[in-house]
Amino acid sequence: VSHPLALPVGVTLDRYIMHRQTAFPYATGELSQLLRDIALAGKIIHREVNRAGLIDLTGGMGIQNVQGESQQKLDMIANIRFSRALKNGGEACAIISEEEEEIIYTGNNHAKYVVAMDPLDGSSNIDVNVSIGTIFSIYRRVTPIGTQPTMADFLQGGRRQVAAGYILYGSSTILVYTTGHNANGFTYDASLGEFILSHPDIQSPADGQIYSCNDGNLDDYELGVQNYLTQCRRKKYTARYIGSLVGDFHRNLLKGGIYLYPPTKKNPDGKLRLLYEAYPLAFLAEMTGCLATSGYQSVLDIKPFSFHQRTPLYIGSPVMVENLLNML
Ligand code: AHM
Ligand code: MG
Repeated sequence: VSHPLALPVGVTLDRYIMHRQTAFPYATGELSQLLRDIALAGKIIHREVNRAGLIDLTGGMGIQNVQGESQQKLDMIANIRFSRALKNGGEACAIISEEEEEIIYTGNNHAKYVVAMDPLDGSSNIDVNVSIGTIFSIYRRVTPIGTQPTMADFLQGGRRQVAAGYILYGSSTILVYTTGHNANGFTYDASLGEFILSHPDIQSPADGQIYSCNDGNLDDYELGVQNYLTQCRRKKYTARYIGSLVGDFHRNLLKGGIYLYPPTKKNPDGKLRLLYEAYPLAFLAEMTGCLATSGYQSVLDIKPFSFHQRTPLYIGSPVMVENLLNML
């Protein structure tokens, strides 16, 4: 056990969080509780995702979410479940969600934290039994405790995140998160109802051979990106693209690779959302030795101005990202 905060694989998330908290004597335990609430929401969504095919939860509801994309039933359910878990938990005073235009006030104005989340990302994969994920990002509020939270609490910038992570509902369900010291992965054991430490202190390979992008958009990509992808093909790299950011990121994190979502004609600012997609994954990336850039600057340095703002995203193994940047 090398890292001073490390615990052996096999411990539960609860024990791990408790252990971390005692390592920081001034911690009051509220962030720990918030992380437990998020894990609980993850378990609930795991259950919904896994029985989705049985009880006809999936399928479009025929309405659109605030970005004009068709909203799947399971997205909405995840949104409701997640918001409810955070409201009941009491540690978050406000939430923003991909599925809602405005701030969700939890009524807990004495809580210290705000949460930005994409409750179920990879919506095109929900109906077809392919991996999907939850992404979350946590800030300490900047408005006074006891008052109504505001936009300012969310628009602090990526470097002010106090914790971030994702839950991937894949061949197994795994929660990966960081509080800014290192990043750890906890695989869900449904028979025990517990997340178990399975990937302690994740460090990504410096270089990789997997590239992940929507090849159908190739003609829209700027020349530098096209040249980079040509180089990937010449080197016989492997193309892997699920279309679920969490799944593509997680695979590349463990195996070494790069994920690209450049600007396109349809999405000239990129498709992915800064606050609850790019920032949290960029925070994890920096903790695990990866890089995340918009092509112009580090994702964590992008200035936030609105809740649902988008950004181009290039994220993954540092050698690959540097290589791409040299060609842009
Ligand atoms: P969503 O939030 O509507 O699910 O969109 C985000 C998803 C990412 O998970 C994924 O990487 C990307 O959109 C795929 O987009 P595309 O289908 O354009 O390749
Ligand atoms: Mg999303």
